[in-house]
Amino acid sequence: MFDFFKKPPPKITEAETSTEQPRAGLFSRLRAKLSSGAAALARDLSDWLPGRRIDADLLEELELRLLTADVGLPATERILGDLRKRVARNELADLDALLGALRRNISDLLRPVAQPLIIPTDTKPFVVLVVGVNGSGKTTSIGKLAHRLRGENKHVVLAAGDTFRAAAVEQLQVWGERNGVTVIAQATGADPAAVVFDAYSAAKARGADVLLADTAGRLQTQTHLMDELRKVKRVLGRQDATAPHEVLLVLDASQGQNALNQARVFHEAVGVTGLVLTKLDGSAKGGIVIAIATELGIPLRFVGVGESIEDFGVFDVDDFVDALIAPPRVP
Ligand SMILES: Nc1nc2c(ncn2[C@@H]2O[C@H](COP(=O)(O)OP(=O)(O)O)[C@@H](O)[C@H]2O)c(=O)[nH]1
Ligand SMILES: [Mg+2]
Repeated sequence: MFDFFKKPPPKITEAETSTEQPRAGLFSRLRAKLSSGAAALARDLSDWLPGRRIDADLLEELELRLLTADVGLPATERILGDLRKRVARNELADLDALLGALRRNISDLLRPVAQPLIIPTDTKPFVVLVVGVNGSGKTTSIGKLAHRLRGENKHVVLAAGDTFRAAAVEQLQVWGERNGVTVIAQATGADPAAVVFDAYSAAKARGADVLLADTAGRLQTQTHLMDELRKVKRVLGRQDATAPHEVLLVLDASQGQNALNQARVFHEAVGVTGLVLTKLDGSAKGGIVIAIATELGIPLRFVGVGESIEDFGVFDVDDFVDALIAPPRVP
């Protein structure tokens, strides 16, 4: 069994359900958080770059920085491969040129997965099945997403499909109340497939636009969890052969390479169509986004950069690269 199934259940915090107004942009806040972290790229490359010659030693050091920042081997090799070629061709004369090339390489790896979730108006309800290990941020992300969709005037219904823990249902109900959104729930221990089935019927009857279904992240075994998720999918398919329309996997970025392992397990079991990467603020690295993009290629729909409701948004490549590596200063 993977150790990620053993995390303790999280507590509901004030910050989680706070509805205070957005502060500065999502990614500039992320930059501030990444920069204050102990690790990684964002703690300005300018710290060590100025005065350095662009040579093999420097590239090796950069390689190590990328690996330490959770970028992973495949992506790091692709980035460095290109930089080495350019340095050999004398194309990178100064540090700004090197940083520019680094930023471009990272953007090229991220661009293909930066695909926002598009909810068609002719699919009602559009069903989003939210999966992921315990504590990854599923319920919180559902709350934040519900808030976001309400802001777009969408009628949202939530399904409390994590029937494993009593606190899970309550946590979803708190989010539902804050957002003025109906939560369909049953008692703890109920069959999650039955809860989601009921929630679909309720959403359909109410003419809801979107059904967001929460699920458990931990059961006795991984096999048991995957079987349960497959059952939920099957049951949804009986009501609408095209449902679920999105299987959204929530990954905790601070888990680093373990998040990649989780993604592989879930993808194989239930076919993931989109990702939410939470706790980018907590990882203080951010490179895991590049690893996931390169190694999985699954559309990255949203990122979470904190516990409160505004710390959530659509993944934007340029903003993210700016957060990771400050753009070169214009003289
Ligand atoms: N710092 C930070 N915390 C988050 C983020 N998303 C969720 N959390 C916290 O992670 C904990 C677990 O979240 P929860 O939604 O209950 O996870 P679940 O078990 O997958 O449903 C809670 O304390 C959340 O407030 C995020 O983007 N940043
Ligand atoms: Mg939960």
